[in-house]
Amino acid sequence: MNTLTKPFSIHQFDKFTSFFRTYKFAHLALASLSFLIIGLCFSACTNESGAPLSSEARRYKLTGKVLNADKSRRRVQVAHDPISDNQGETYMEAMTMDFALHDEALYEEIKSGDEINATLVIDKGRSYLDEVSLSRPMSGDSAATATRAAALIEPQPGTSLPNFTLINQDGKNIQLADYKNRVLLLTFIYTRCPLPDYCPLMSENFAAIKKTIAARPDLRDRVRLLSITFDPLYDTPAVLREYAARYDAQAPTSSSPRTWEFATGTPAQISDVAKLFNLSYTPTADGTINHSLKTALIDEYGKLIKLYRDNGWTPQEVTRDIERHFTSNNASNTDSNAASNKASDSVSDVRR
Ligand SMILES: [Cu+2]
Repeated sequence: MNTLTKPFSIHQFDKFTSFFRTYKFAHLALASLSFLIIGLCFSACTNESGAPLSSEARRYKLTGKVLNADKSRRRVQVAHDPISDNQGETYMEAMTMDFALHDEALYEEIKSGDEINATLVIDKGRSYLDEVSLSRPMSGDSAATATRAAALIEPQPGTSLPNFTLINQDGKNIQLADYKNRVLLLTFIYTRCPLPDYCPLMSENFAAIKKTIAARPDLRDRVRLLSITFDPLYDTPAVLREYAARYDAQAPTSSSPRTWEFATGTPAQISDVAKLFNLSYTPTADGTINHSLKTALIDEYGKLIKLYRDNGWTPQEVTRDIERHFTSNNASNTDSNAASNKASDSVSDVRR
């Protein structure tokens, strides 16, 4: 049973709408792409309305633009791209068609102009769109305002971060200061996150970066990763250990130190750290958490190098930024780094 995926029922739609309000802020960074994601994973997998699908039911990926949404007729008009079957053969040319939505509550949300991404289900003469996600283009002005607003409350590169204390996957206290003399890449997750392109993607990215670092003698001992849960009551050290194993962040051996740690803490500790990076997270009644995404690259002295918002960043981008940091550091202050490394070598390795 895969705990990372969870179908959403129509009954959860109310929660979803508040989820979008939160996500509007979470995705302000995407404003630069002039799109605001307003919907994710509308799925009616557990919606019992309608007969069950037959064995002949077919599913196709559909993308396009909503031209009209008619709530009273229960139809949306979509100018869709060509639709291909699983073998990549064209099933339907690009055209404008009316579709029913499996999730009836969506008729309230969908608007003409929305970009739509859905699964077209066709079964014995009936068809509908399921697993709908929508993105809504923003006007240039509101996109710029949104970007400015998000930038104002986030720490800027060069900001010295205060020390903070958390509890790692082994139940030990850890502090930001423990990472002194190493570059730290830090992100926030919760282990029960059901959205594949949110926390699970952060962890997949971290796993990829960890792998890159492990294979690079020039980076191996100079970079550490830390995933902090914002669901501390559920994500205990034991849960984090199990989660770490899922992403191949194994316990250290004598030949490979633990380069990727996981941290939890008291709710107050977590909220303090989240505030530093302007991470928002709001638990909902069903146990999921509406949250933004923040990933921070922090230098050897606890200063922010770069803050990555949302989920648009890639492991390659981060690796390049790390390399660039070391290159410019080596060029500009080789002497002071060497002196400082020497001075604190004795303390920095105590914990590992
Ligand atoms: Cu998540």
